[in-house]
Amino acid sequence: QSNLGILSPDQIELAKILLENGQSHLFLHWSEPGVCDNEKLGFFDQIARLNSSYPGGLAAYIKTAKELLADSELGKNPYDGFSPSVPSGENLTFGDENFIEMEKRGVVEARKAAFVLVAGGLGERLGYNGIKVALPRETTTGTCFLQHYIESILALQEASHKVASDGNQTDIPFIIMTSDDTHSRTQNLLELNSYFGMKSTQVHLLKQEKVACLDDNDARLALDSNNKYKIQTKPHGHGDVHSLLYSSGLLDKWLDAGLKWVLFFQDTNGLLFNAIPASLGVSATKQYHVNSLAVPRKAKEAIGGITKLTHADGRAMVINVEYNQLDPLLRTSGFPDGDVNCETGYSPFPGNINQLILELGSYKEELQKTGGAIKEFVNPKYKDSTKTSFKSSTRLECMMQDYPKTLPPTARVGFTVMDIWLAYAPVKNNPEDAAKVPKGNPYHSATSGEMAIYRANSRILQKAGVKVEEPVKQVLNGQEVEVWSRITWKPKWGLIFSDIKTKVSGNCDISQRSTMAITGRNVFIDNLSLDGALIVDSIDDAEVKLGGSIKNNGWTMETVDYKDTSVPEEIRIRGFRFNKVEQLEKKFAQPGKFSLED
Ligand code: UGB
Repeated sequence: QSNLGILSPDQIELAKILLENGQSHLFLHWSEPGVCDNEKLGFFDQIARLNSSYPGGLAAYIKTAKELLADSELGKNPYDGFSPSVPSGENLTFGDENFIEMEKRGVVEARKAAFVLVAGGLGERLGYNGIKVALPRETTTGTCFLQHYIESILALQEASHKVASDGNQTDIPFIIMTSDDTHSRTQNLLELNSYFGMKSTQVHLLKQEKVACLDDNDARLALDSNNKYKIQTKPHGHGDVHSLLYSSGLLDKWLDAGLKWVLFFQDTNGLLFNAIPASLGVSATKQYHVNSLAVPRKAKEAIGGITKLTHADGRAMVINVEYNQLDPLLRTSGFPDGDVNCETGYSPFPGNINQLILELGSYKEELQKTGGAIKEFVNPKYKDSTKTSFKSSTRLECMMQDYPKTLPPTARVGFTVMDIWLAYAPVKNNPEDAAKVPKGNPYHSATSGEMAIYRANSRILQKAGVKVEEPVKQVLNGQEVEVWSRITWKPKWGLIFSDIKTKVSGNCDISQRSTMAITGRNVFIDNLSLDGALIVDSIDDAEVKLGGSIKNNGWTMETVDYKDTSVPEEIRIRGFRFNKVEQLEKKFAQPGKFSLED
């Protein structure tokens, strides 16, 4: 009691919350008043932050922690009583009539969308020293992920405004969730690059706070080993995005502005925007409240499966079940073989890629009930089988894809499956771990992420009628990858397949050793035969025809070892760099019609 003499009424309130929730150990070592007062004030500042940034405050956090830790100690299965079945959703095939229709519908809807990037994670598995959104998506142009995302949103916005029949020309809001680990570097990247062409007022950063660590099964908060007036904290997970959006007031603003959709995505999927227009079209056509983007998944592959869970008591939900839980759940629910491939050669449970499209009205309604809180989990590492103590402190975590867990059974929750080559190539694993990935499973490395861009662009052009030569196999940083022609373009050049088709005509071919980078908008590939490197940059008012036979020594790929620290980190983690031996480089900075001879 005497230690509280220096405290304000607010601080006394916070102390009460702690004492009433089994946290008296936090004060046991306090020195007498007058000693370490600054540290004590710091302690209460931190407690105030932890209390205000969690829906329901610290009391709710500790209560949930006690419940989840007790369940974990008992080894309780969160899916007890639920039976799994295959949910219904939409399967899209790139380039067919339905896909093209869905893309067009998606473009119409895009001006009613807000985009939310979760980028608070440091990417420990990748081990990169910078923020992940600053990494080049590909090194032919060096465009970073954040720039590509912004340019894709701007291209969608422009295309959508063009087809808008109601004259609504609202700018698409772009929200980035950051954390203490990424906030200032994300802000700097945006400011240094003039927001990559987006209005700064269109972009909002929302910073997530960490949560308190827990020392034992009684959910006693863990003190920092170096500072006994400080609580240890760790990230709470990407699920924080929902409570942050809710408390930001943005949802009301968006509803007032006539917006209808909120799209969530992860930091390093360079293919995502190939999938966005069509899946937004699916959301609109099927009037989905929740649409999860998914890819075909091999049984037992290490990505979560989208599953319908029906409880004996009538509850039902369509949700991501992590791969390590899906197989045992199936085995105990009348499927003795567990997670197995069906006649398609894939598991009937599509793979979650954690890109979500939510319908704004129902989303806002749901968050009003929950305050944005998402069902959490705890994953303590116990010292031994008695499960009485932990190897190190733990904390509650939450995932953004668990949002549907609290929805009523009437909610329309579906998914959209697309080819992996088109939609999903995240950069998550460091070269060493990627090289150990079992053969046939995706590497999810900087190498595979970049190669996936070239593969997707080559295949899209193939489908549009260009003869792009087949790839060669190469081992880079210990990973065997397909190396396709290095073809890149800006989102405004080719946002949807029907646009791309209008930009390709005649007999065109591109050899495997070629590089082609298109930075302009009105660039048309017409009877082009390319064997080498072609780099074209043009202003929007220049109409440029790429035709004729172009042959030069091109850009070669030199292998680089990821351990070679003389090479910049963002390059060496790919296992190669380009040697720009020779290229045809053309810049068209004046309005008018041009060809490569000009
Ligand atoms: N992120 C945050 O913004 N804040 C955080 O506190 C943590 C992360 P990871 P994870 O694509 O295969 C997800 O670490 O969580 C951001 C799905 O849960 O890359 O291990 C972070 O910046 C899983 O179901 O992935 O796994 C990044 O943008 C599966 O779909 C994003 O959250 C898996 O991705 C994801 O963080 C996958």
